[in-house]
Amino acid sequence: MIKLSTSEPGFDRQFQALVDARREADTDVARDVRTIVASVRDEGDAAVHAFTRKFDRHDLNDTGWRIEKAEWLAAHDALAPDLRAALELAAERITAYHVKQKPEDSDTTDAAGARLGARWRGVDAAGIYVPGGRAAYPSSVLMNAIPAKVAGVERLVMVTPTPDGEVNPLVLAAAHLAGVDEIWRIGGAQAVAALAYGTGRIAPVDVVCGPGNAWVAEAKRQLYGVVGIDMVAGPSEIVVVADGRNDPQWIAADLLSQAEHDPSSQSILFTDDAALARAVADAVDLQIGELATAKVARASWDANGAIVVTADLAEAMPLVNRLAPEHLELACDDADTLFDMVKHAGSVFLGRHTPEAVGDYVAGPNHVLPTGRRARFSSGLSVLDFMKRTSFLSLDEKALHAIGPAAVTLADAEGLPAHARSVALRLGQG
Ligand code: HSO
Ligand code: ZN
Repeated sequence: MIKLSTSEPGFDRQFQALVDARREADTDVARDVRTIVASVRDEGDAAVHAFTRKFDRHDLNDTGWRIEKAEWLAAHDALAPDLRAALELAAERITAYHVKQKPEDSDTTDAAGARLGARWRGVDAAGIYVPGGRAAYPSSVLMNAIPAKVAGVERLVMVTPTPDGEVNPLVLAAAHLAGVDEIWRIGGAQAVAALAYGTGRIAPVDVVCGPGNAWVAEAKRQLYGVVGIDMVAGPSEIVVVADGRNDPQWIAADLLSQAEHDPSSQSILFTDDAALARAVADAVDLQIGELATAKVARASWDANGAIVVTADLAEAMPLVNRLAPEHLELACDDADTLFDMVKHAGSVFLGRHTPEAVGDYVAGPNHVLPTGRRARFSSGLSVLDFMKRTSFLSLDEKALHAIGPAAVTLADAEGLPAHARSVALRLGQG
C-alpha cells in the first residue's frame, strides 16, 4: 500500500504512476488461442472434446456434454432456505432494474414528411461464460443471464468448465432461477469458439458474455466480429472517498471487499482527514488477518492499495476521474454534491450506508462493470448488450421530392451513377 498526500512535493508524479500501473496479466496467449479457435472452427465437437480432455481432465463422452435440467433442478431444490430466498431477492431486484433499461422504439414523421424510426429487438441466442473453480459466482450468473432474458433473448446458453468433472451446484441453481436454457460442461477458449462458430452438438450464439481467465478474454477478443461480446474485463477495483466522520472499520472492510477478489485487484481511499487515513490503514491490517481470503487480499493491498490524503473531498474528485474506477463509494453526508463531480466511474455508491458489496449481490444495477480505466469510454453490462436497433424509413412521393434531389447531388459527387439513378427515376428525372 502506498500513502500519498496532495500537499507533498512529487505527488503528481506518484499519482500518475498509480493511474498508469498495469494490473492486467500480460500473458501472451494470443497464439495458443488462435490455434484453439481455428481447431474448433474446423473440427467442431472433436476439437472441443480433445481440448476438454487435455485442459479439464475429463472425457465429455463419459461425463456428458450437457448438464441435464434434472441436475439444475436438484441443485435448486437442495438450496438452504436462506440461500434460496437471497438468490430470489437478488433475481427479482436485478430483473426490476434491468426492465427499466429496455429502450423505446421510435416512429416519427418529420417536417419533410419522411417517416423515420427505430425498432429494438433482442439477439436470437446468447452465451454466458461462467468460470469454474474459485471464481464461479452464482451472483455473476444472475448478473449476466437476467439482462439477456429481459432483452428477449430466446436461447440462453451457459458454458462452464468442470475441471475433473466437478460442478458448482450454486451456479446451477442460479442458472435455473435466471432462466438459462442450456448448460454445457465446457470452458476455456474452446468453449468461446464453440459458442461463436457452433459445433455439431452446440448451435452458435450471437453474443458471448461473462468473465474468464486470460484465454477466455483473448478468445472473446479474437472472436469479436464473428459474435458480439460484452467487454474485456480486468481485476476488480474500488475507490472510497471518505470524510473524517466515518467508522474506519467500515471503510477498511469496504476496501478489502474488492481486494479479496484477486491479487491484482485495487483498493484506494481518498480522505481529507489524516487521522482517518491512519485509522483505516490500521483497521485494514487488523481485518486482513481475520479473512479466509487473507492471502489474496494482502497481496492485492500490498501491491496495489493506496491511501491518498487531500485538502478537502472536492480535491479528490478530479483524481478519481483520472482513475475512472469500476466502483466508487462516496462516504460522506452530502454525497450528491461530490456525485455531481464524477465524470468517469462504472458504478457509484452514495452515502455511508451504501457498501459496494450490496451492489455486487442484491441492489439491482449490474456488477459487470468496466475496469482498468475503461469507464472513460464504456459502461456496465446492460440489456442493450443483448439487443440491436433496426432503423427504418418510409417516404411518400412528396417526401421523396423534398429530400431526394440532395441524394442525387451527393451520389453524383461520389461518382456512383446507379445510386443517383435509383433516386432520379422516382423524381421523374433521367
Ligand atoms: N465485485 C465483482 C463481482 C462480485 N463480487 C461477484 C462478488 N461476487 C465485480 O467487480
Ligand atoms: Zn465483489
